[in-house]
Amino acid sequence: SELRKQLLDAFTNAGESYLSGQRLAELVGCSRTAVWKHIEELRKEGFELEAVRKKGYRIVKTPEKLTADEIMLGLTTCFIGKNIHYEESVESTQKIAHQLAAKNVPEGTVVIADEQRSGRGRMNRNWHSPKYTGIWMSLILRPNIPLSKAPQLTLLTAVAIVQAIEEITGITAEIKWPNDVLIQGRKITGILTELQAEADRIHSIIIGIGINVNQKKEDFPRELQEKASSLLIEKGTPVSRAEMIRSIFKHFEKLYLLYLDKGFFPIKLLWESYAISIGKILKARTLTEVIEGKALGITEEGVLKIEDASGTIHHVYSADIEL
Ligand code: BTX
Repeated sequence: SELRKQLLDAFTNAGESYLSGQRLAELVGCSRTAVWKHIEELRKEGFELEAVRKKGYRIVKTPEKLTADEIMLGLTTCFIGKNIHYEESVESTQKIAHQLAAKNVPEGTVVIADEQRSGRGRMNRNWHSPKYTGIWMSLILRPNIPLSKAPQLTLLTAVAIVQAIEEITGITAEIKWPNDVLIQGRKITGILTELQAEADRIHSIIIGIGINVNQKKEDFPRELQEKASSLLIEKGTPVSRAEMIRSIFKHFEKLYLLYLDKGFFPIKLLWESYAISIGKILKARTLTEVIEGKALGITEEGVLKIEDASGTIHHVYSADIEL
């Protein structure tokens, strides 16, 4: 509810300091009894609130399972993540986001789940999404851009994630075109961009983001153990999923507004500064062929340019890259 949001905002602004029942009632504009009732509800959800006589309350611990409330606590964006649709367990957050997008929910609405029973990658591949350990979410956007530019948003998302990882863990991740975020060569993140469109008009773009946060090596299926990694494995300590999500929202919103204002060019520069594949010899496996050559860079559209041994330049729109 609105009151709940205001209450969490008040705790966010107070930081480590205590807020008295009276002060909270004033801040959110309700009775002290109403404040007390909401505080009891937060406790039931797994928030730990410390209450000190004559000082008031403060939040000392947030729940294990993600809640929209915990994410809202400290969120600084204007529209990205302002409307959170949270589920404990779903088949795929993409599916729910598609349904919501068709209902014209506000731009920036996000679907987040603690577990996906059949998370999807590209080309119908699976995305392993075990409970409580990762970030599985889908973001709904409605940019006024032509269809051909939609892939740019995948690249923009990868930049936002790299920046968020850097902010929260201090680790510098790398991007492998088009949609992998890697640390030490292992996959931490996958991004899946899907569209709802008519003719050349985009109705909505749904960006699926999967981030391995607190998995241990043995939590991954055997076939992924060498290819995948998590922030916990790389950093050595657990990472707060809520904090990571807020940071992604913040960086994403900043980049997205920049993109809408100035176009793809500034995003492209940032993307290139994090990309590992550019300048290297690689193999691009598309649906129909395998192109081997030197990655020259990406075009204004976000398309990968590869020069093969004969000097021919190929434009690759979608592929798996082997370095
Ligand atoms: P992708 O096709 O680039 O990568 C899928 C491949 O990655 C799989 O075939 C497998 O080898 C590997 N893989 C599977 N699970 C993991 C994992 N947890 N960590 C690392 N590697 C893995 C990438 O597709 C796009 C993934 C998007 C996932 C998000 S989660 C929220 C949203 N909902 C949904 O169903 N998908 C998106």
